[in-house]
Amino acid sequence: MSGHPEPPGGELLCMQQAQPAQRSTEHRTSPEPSDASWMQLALQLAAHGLGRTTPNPPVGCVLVRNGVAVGQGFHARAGAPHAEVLALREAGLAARGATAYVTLEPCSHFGRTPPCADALIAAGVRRVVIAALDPNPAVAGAGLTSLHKAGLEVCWGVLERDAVRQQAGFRSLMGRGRPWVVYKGAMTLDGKVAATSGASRWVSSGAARALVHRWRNRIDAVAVGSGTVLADDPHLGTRGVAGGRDARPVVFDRCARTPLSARVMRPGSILVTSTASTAAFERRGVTVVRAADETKALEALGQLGLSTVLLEGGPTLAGAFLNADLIDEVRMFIAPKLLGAGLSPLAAPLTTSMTEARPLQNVQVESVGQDTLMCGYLAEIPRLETDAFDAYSAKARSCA
Ligand code: AOF
Ligand code: ZN
Repeated sequence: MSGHPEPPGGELLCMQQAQPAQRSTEHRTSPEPSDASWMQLALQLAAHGLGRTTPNPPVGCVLVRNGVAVGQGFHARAGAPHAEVLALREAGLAARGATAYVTLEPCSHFGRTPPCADALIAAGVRRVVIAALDPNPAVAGAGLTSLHKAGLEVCWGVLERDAVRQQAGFRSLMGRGRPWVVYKGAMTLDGKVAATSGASRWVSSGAARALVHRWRNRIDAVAVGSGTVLADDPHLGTRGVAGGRDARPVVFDRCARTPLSARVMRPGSILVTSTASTAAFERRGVTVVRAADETKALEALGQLGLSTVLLEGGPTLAGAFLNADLIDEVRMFIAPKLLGAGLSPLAAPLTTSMTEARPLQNVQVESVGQDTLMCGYLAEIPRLETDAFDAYSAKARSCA
């Protein structure tokens, strides 16, 4: 992607190892009772940017004066104004003396846009409440420091966990140079994703499938293997979501056996392969990524600026990802149906004993139509642990 301020990968790792700038950790004030609900609104605003801002994070900002929201904004795409700037524009003179609620530490650097910390100071904002610190080494604590030095009250760590989760893709790109991978599956109560015939339409209910379309609308890429393309010819687009847009389809296809006529092979799609003869795909506007394995492929997707991937592939691809420890988050629908025989979700000869099973963390269970959705994490969301960042994070938790 053009105009990367901090491209993921090698360059970034060098920046991470640089000594953090001298920053004080003293300037923190306590939260106020209404802080969490205003931050909730800022997070809702930020969510509008999900799937649209990469390689930048989704960020939301609310300016509040005398208990009234006088300005709101969210970052819509890389290169567009930051959330704080839009909220300040809407507030105008009402920003003077206001409190700013921001889901990410206001930036202090000149990237594609000037520093938000300076803009908040110039507008006369009195207090700044931050959910999460910015892992970008160009900011990481420096935005907060410049606000404090200018005499603003600063509080951070309010709804930090929600913000960090919302920013998982950005943090993954910054910290690991690869996208955050969400594995999505749908299985019967007896753990089958397809019948012995190979048919998988439909395991889950219409309500569950509608929810998946809402996820696709908020994620950068949707990945499947060539087996799924050959069996189902999926489109992988976003349907039935007002204002929705398609995530970028990615087909993992080592031997390039996907037919050009497949619905997923459209301009902007990505073909991950190790085959040399891909000219016909390229003529169609498909981006070809040559990668020896899934790990290298994800690095290449990170270089393309993709920060989040919804892995919707069949058992072979999902099993390969699990084996290579590339699944970060799991969202599994369980349908109240029995097949007796059929395909398991993950074709990975990973474990031989129950003690080797991979436990999910932060598990959540909910009903979706007649199905049950179980979600959880296999990986920690990366945070870039520079010294300064650690110190601020520790304080942030006590502030919430
Ligand atoms: C904020 N508010 O709304 C966002 C921030 O190239 P730029 O100028 O867009 O800067 C991108 C970096 O700014 C990004 O990597 C992240 O550190 C921060 N994003 N900061 O104060 C925002 N989107
Ligand atoms: Zn900014």
